[in-house]
Amino acid sequence: MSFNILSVIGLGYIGLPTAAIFASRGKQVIGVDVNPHAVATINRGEIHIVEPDLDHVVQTAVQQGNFSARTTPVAADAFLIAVPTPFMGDHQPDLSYVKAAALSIAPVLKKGDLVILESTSPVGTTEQMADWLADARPDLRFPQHEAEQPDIFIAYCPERVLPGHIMAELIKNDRVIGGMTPACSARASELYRIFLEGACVETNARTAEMCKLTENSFRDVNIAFANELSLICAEQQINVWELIRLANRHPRVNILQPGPGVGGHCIAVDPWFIVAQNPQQARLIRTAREVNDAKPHWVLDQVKQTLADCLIASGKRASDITIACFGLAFKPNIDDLRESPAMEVAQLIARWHSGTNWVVEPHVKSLPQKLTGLATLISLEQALAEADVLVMLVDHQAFRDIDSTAIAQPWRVDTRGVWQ
Ligand code: SAJ
Repeated sequence: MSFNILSVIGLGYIGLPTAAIFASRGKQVIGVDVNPHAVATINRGEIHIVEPDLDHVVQTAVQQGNFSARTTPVAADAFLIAVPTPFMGDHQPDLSYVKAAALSIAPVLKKGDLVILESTSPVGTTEQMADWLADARPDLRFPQHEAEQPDIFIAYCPERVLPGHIMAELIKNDRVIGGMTPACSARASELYRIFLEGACVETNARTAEMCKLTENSFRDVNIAFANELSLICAEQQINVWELIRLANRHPRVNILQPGPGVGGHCIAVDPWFIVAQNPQQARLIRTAREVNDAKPHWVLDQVKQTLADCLIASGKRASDITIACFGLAFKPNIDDLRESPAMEVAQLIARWHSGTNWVVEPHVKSLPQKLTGLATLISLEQALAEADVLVMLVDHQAFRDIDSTAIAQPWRVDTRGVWQ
């Protein structure tokens, strides 16, 4: 059976690009989001999120009549659920958006439909979702009861695209396809082959769920190693950037880069799903999270120490000192400030420092609300010319391009190794 109409539930960073790519391949795509602003924006052919190359794909799909958005689901042949899975205060996963999405599509499901969960999820979520759907639709046969020929096919297929490169990676990356049964995997692979150039690698739903969590935990643990090295090197008066460069010359060593902490919506969240389900076993994964989460506070301590040295050397009072933070984004060369450790450091400094607080962020036009009244957005040139203490937080290319030998200020904290 072919897929004529597709529905994507959740039109955020994953759902919107996925919907647009299916539509660009000539499929009829109905996007569903609970946010009426997002729906209205998309239906005008515009986008409400920031991602390179997404705008024109959405615009073309909407103009050609292949893609429209609405706030409630209607019938389709395949449903892809890409809603948020945050964690609650105690790091326990919050599956309420998945449940709400599942219950919203249940009334419109029909025999032969495929339901795919793409949201990063704890192990067992797909089975749980299948139970929610089965409870809501006792008239249909689900894979947990009828493995070979269910009425509804269900699979877990995690996204693994890198923000900033989503449009390319969505098409090129291999895809892990975790069907609840082999028949479900086969059906889901058929769907992704509509646009996928990478391979569809089939497994079961639990392994696919764990695979996504494993990928991001692997990266978190490796960044934590680099961050821990930066603390040790500061104690030992060793340049951590030089150390890593040297160690990485070993053919089997590949250390990542330290920074002000780990941000974004995935790597700082997903490992907690493993920890929450396996508190006894997941010791290293938990510790990595703690190391990375503690880094912004360590950076603040470095700034305090640098300011103290500056005051002694200059004879000025703290209230006369200007501190300039370079960068707010959660990683280089993007304008995404959400869950950014650089933002956290800038806030910690601005709340603590009694003098003037400046921020340089070439990727934004105004400061986010969290910093309004605490700091001022200024130009790179003014910061370099007039600030007393410089704090490098994000290695944007614009900052890397500065000739560090021309920087006059001796009072610097460089969390990214830009001013070496
Ligand atoms: N970071 C460092 N040092 C490094 C590398 C990264 O401090 O050497 C920091 C970044 O500055 C940033 C954070 O880690 O604050 C995360 O950035 P990232 O580029 O490592 O990852 P994300 O969050 O943009 O995307 C990740 C990717 N996962 C992996 O690489 C395993 C992406 O493929 C996933 O699809 C995405 O999470 C997701 O949605 O889960």
